[in-house]
Amino acid sequence: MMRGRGLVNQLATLVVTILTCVWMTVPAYAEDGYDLWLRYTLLSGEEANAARPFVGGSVQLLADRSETINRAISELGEAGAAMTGLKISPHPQLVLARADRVESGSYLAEIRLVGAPEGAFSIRTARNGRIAITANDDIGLLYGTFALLRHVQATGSNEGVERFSAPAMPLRMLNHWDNPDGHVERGYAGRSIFDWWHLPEKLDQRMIDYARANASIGINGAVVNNVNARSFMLEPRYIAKLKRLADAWRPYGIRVYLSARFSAPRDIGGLDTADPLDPAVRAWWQAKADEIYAAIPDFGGFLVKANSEGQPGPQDYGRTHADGANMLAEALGPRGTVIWRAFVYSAEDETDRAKQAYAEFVPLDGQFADNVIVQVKNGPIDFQPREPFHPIFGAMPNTRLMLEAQITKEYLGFASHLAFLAPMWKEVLDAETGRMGSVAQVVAPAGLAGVANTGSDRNWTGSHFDQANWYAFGRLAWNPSLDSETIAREWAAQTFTRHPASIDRIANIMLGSRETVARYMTPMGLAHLMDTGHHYGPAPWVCDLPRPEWNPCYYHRADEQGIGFDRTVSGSDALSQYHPSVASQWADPAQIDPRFLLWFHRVDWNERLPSGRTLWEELVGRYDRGIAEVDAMTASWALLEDVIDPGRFRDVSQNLAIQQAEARWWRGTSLAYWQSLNNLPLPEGAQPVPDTLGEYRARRFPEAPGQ
Ligand code: GCV
Repeated sequence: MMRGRGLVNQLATLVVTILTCVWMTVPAYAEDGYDLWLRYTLLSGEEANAARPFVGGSVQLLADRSETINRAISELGEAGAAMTGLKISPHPQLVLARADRVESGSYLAEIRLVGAPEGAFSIRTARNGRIAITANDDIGLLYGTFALLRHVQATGSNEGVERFSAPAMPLRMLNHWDNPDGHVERGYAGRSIFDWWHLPEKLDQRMIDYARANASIGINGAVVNNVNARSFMLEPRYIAKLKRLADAWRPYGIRVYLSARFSAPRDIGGLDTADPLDPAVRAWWQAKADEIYAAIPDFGGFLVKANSEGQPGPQDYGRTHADGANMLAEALGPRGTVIWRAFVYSAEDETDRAKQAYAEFVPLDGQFADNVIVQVKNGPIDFQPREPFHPIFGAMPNTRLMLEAQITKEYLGFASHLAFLAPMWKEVLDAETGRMGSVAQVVAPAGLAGVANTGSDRNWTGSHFDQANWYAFGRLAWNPSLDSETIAREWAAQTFTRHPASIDRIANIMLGSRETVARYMTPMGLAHLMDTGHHYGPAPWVCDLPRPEWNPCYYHRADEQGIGFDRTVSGSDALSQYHPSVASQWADPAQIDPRFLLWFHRVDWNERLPSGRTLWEELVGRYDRGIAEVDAMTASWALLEDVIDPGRFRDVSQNLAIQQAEARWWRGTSLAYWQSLNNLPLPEGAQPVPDTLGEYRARRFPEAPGQ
């Protein structure tokens, strides 16, 4: 007996010892990125006062309870507790008020809410420290809640939180290129977050966390499947799955949309045509829309990729894009929206690919139904590290146009390269079309769509810094006039640290990073030099793919003499698709911003540029600068070791090491290839190219993700 008890005691001691060792070596809470920018870390000392008003979610409510209001209250409660370490506040110091419940003359009355768009909100503070959020609708109260929490998280204070804020555009949506089997096209963050297999019975917690994260930055729609769509996702079993998502997301103001395959009436409907003018086809879509709305009354609508890269469409029946879009628009009626993509180009069309979408769509201006939006990529080719804005933005005044940006970094180094994309999106949003104001103004009646970068990786986006691109997309869709620096700083403060010098450092790393990637991949307006299919790494020598415009050679046109695509009047004349005031900025190779030079002009290698250097010298200089900048980013990040939690510090450091190596690979490959054509030596002082062209060409990556 004694011996038995001794054994028990020994075992108990062993367990305690093991647990103690484990406790001492594993931090209580290891940051892994899952919490995104919603970490709500403990505020110190004085700062904690900022969060006191909403500790415990003790809120004075001038609104009826709803699921959305409940989310706002629990968010406030959890954030307050986490930021102060307190659980209960006896005196509610926060007011959530619907504008229609506010008496005129009250300090809560907010004139700017009259006629304001859905989701607008106002935050006021009273002298007694009380904070009030007022909105016309519940979702506005939730957005206001997140704006307040963002401010407190980012600044450690509620000073300066007062604001009126309204979304600049009605649709702020993510487009997922997720396939029903869990693979994500151009996805670099693991598998799809959508567990279609187990839906509708099982709803993963991620689906709630996803909706919450989106709501926190004002995103209000999600297209849940790839534009290269499968028709079976319109079948009843998938409508049931979609309904479960829609129900879960509704409190967060997220409407669900589906990518629809145009041939669905044939594929799953038993018809022998998908001709949009065929009455049976029209009836099929009408019945399908009714079936969806019976399950999901606030279904957002359809996104369609038609007659593009092998997808079916109305042109298969001799009809136009407008015929196809309007047929679907009629089926949805005022209940929803058809988002029709303008990303079209054809293997048979000999004209410059950059001109083709404009040529197909601009003649249809004014022919689309009111509930159709035409979705246009930021540039006329395909999400390259740099493109001029798409000329369609200045050319369809009678059509609602939506901007499609790519958050996932198909052409910017996947998830391993650090590239903060807000400056890229600002470039297009701020671009003056010359006819209809800036691109941001053109798309204001419709919205902004971003190809999502989410996946099953613990940190959601494949890398910690790619979270910033999801965040920036939402913030810019809400307010395109925000500047990149503001977004970078508030994201860094919420995601990493509020330590001022560290925010400076992180923001600095972020702000130049996209330009850096453009420098070492596609400097001076070069484009589409990526390897075939997976688009991972450089392959400028590819010239023999059956579709000409799939070849890097098609884009760079380099030979012994020079390099670049002549899109002036002496070449493809793509310039003429822009308003003269815009085209004139790009027409003269001596005047053009050198970052666009080779997009619009073919230039001899030895031509002297306004910088005084030859094109070749300038190009090599830009590759080298790109490398130096990645090295500087890496060195700068290394100085944050004491400020950032070890897990995320190490993750980012490892990615930067990959980026350093791959930037050198881009430079080396590109220079070796250009030299094989121009036979020029590297300019004096430039580092030699480490490998031979043959060695670069021999690299193969059939397993690269995202294809
Ligand atoms: C979804 C590019 C990408 C494709 C993508 C296509 C599109 O071509 O490489 O993966 O397909 O754009 O936007 O439709």
